[in-house]
Amino acid sequence: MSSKNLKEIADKARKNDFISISDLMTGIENRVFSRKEVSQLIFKESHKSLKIGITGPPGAGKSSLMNKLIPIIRKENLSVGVIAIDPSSPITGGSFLGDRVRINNAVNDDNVFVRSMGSRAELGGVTELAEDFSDILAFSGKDIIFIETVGVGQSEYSVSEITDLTTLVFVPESGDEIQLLKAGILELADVFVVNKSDRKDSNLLVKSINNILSSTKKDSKKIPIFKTSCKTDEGIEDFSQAITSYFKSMKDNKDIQEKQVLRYNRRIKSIVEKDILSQFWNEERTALLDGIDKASIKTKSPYELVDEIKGKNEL
Ligand SMILES: Nc1nc2c(ncn2[C@@H]2O[C@H](COP(=O)(O)OP(=O)(O)OP(=O)(O)O)[C@@H](O)[C@H]2O)c(=O)[nH]1
Ligand SMILES: [Mg+2]
Repeated sequence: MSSKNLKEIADKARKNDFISISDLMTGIENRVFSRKEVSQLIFKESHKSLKIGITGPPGAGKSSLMNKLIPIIRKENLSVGVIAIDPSSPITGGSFLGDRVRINNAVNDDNVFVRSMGSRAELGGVTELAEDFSDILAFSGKDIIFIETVGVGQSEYSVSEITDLTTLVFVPESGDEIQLLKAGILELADVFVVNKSDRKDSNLLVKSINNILSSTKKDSKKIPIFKTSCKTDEGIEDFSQAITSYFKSMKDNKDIQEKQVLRYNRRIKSIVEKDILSQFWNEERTALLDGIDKASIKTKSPYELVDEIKGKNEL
């Protein structure tokens, strides 16, 4: 697609045209459009949304929660975007997407846009793509944007890097799992949710999260813990209200502003790194790397080879 085409698509996406929003995303995903081109068209107009990471163990009810939140948020006349990162890999097969994204409360609503994306690329690549998608949703005028990822481990870090708020969702049975989590992961959370609280022991889990939080060094800032159930609707209204009030007070929220500056910095670094790397790995250097054989891995230290490779067209 030509760049004139891209501009037309972006103009329509700005007006919340469903197909054009999808086209922008797919265009970036399939490298039909360059990130740079798209960013130049949309970036300045993609700052009004609140981006929320919803992360937690598989099956904790992350999608079900969003499905419950959407109609309540919509009643406040706010629009919603959802990016669900699908953890299924070609190796394990994974579950079918339609099964996983239980977001059917949004059918036929122009002000809700749900998009799934695979996580087959390396972790960094997925996060970057999710960030681009979330910018596109922001550009299309979505007020609140959820990014769902399955954690436990690395993905909490990456989703917290691209969002304004990180929500960690657990279930009553997560007690042991939480004890094993590194403190750093829990410290990423701005909000905790104990979902499936229709099951027993949810109070116990709330207590242990509280204990862990008070024993970590995190400042005295109060981290909210919501007890929710998608079955009985307990706590859903409170959780939703917290989200909308974060949205409404975003401009005065220093934590969110700081995160946005950090995010911008990180993006700059990542773009520079990519640029420099792609300049470095020219054809000649790549050929040298590809030419490594069984003999050279034993006779040449990696540093020696790096010097040799660098010698080709010194940067
Ligand atoms: N009892 C009970 N079941 C729930 C609740 N919330 C979700 N479920 C069920 O838990 C299962 C998983 O829900 P999902 O919303 O798909 O969970 P998820 O965290 O998005 O799952 P993945 O995206 O696959 O990691 C479904 O069968 C839901 O119906 C709840 O509050 N109580
Ligand atoms: Mg899900």
